[in-house]
Amino acid sequence: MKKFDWFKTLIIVETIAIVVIFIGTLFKSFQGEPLPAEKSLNRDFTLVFQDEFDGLTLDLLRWKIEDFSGNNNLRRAGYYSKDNVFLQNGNLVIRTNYSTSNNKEGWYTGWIESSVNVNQKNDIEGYQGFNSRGGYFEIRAQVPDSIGIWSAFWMMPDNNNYGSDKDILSSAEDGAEIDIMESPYAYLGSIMKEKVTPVVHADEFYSSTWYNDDSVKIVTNENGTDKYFYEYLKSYSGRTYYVPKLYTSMHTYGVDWYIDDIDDSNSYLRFYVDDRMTFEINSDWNIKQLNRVIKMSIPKVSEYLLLTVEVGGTSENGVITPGSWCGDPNKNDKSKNYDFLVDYVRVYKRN
Ligand SMILES: [Ca+2]
Ligand SMILES: [Ca+2]
Repeated sequence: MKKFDWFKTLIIVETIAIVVIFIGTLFKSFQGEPLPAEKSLNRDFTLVFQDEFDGLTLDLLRWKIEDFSGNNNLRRAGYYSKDNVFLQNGNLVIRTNYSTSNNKEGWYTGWIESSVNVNQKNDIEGYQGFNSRGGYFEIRAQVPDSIGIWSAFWMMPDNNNYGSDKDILSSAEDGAEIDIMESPYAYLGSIMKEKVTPVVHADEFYSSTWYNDDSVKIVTNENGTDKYFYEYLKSYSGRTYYVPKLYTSMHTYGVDWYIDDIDDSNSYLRFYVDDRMTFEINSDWNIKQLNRVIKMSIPKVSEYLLLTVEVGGTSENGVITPGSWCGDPNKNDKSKNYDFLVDYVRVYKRN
C-alpha cells in the first residue's frame, strides 16, 4: 500500500508540475527550441552498464516490469501489462495498444525500471537491478507518433525518500526526478508534435508542518487528514526541443550527471539529444519557493533507470482522465500498435 500511496502522490505532483511547465515561464517554449547544430558531447567515458536488448527476452535480473498490480494495473489512463514489454529485432519494445478482449477494455502499455531499493526491487531471485550515482546515461530510441501516449526515459532516487516525508526540503541533493526524455504530444489542444522535454524535478512533496503561508494551495489526502502544499509547483526546471524525425528514426537521448564531491561548483546535469547539449543545470540551480530563492544543487544519491510509456494525464485531484495534458489517446487509431523502440541503454563513467 505504501507504494500505491507513493505513486498517487507522484501522479498529483507530476500533474501540477506539468501544468506549470506549460502555463508558466515556459509558455513560449510551446513551439520548441531547435536542437543546437553542433555536437558538443565529450564521449571520454568508460562503459559501466549496458543492455543492448539483443536477446530473446528481457533480462529480468536487471529490469523489473512494473504492472501496478496494487492499483488494478492502472496509472493515469493506461493499464500496465507485462505482455506489452518484449524484445524484437534488437530492440526493447514497449507497446501501447487498445484492447477490447481483456476484461478491462482500454489502453494497455508497459513500464520497466531497475530499482534495487528493497521496497521496489523485483521479487525474482537473483535480481540485481542497476543504479548509479552520477554518470552519463543514454538510450537510442524511437518514440511512437501518437497523441496522448508518451514515452519517457527517466531516473528516480533509489532511496524511496523522494516525495515522502523523508524528502529533504530545499535541496535536490537527496535526489531528483531526472527526466532525460519525455515525448508529450499535446497540451490542452496545443500540439507539441515532434517535441521532447528534458526536465528535473525536486522537493515535490511538502508537509504542512514545514510552512505556514496562505499563498500556497492546500489539498487533503485520501484519508482526509494530512495536507500537502502545492508550492512544489516551482520545484522543477525544464525545456522543450523540436527533434526532426522524432517518430521515424532513432535518436540518442542522454544526461551527463557530474558530481564533484570536493568542489560542488563543478557539478552539473547536462542533457543531450544526438550529442547536442539541450539544457544544463549546474550547482547554482535555484528555484523560488514561497518568495524565497533556494539553491537546490545537483542530486548526489544513486538513482535508478525507468523506461515507460504512459497514456493520458491526470486532473489536479489525481483522478485519471484521458488526455488532460498530452492529448486524448482515444483520438488514435485503436486498431494500431504504438511502439516505443529502444535499441540500447548504456551508462558510462567519466574518465
Ligand atoms: Ca529534496
Ligand atoms: Ca539493440
